[in-house]
Amino acid sequence: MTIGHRKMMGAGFHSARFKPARAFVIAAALGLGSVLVSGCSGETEAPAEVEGVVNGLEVTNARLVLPPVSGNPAAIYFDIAYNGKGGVSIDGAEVEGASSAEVHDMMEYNFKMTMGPAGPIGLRSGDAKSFEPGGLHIMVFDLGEDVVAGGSTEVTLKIMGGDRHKFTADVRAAGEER
Ligand SMILES: [Cu+2]
Repeated sequence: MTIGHRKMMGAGFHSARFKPARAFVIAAALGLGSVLVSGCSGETEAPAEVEGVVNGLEVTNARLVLPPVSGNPAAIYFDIAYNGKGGVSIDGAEVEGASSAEVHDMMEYNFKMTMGPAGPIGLRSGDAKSFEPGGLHIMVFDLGEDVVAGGSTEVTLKIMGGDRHKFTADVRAAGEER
């Protein structure tokens, strides 16, 4: 049985050797394949970890709208999309130049729409959400006077588990388009 098996293997190697042209084609194909694979894996490799950036999280159209009355809370709106691995959960925010900030949502209370602290905002890979007037927003308290319309400020989203995602929001006057 063992001998018979060896003979079969030997025959297999033998027949391959007798087809050098075919072997060359296979080798060339393998060579080409490995080039494609390495080129591909180079692109799909996870990007390097950058401090203050969550891979796959993208914030666009970020703006901070100043309050009509100085000293009142300001609001931050933006669009956010997540295309990373698994999911992320936003559970807080910090704003440069402000003493504190909270993630707020609009909710019904006592038959009236009112705003209040939102629970964690979960995003699965492929999700997108808009923080917009009448809905989710970041409420900014005690904003410093150096944050003025036409300028910008840095916003940090706190991600559950300890990660941080920073982005820049343009500062708009109260009367401007939200
Ligand atoms: Cu609010």
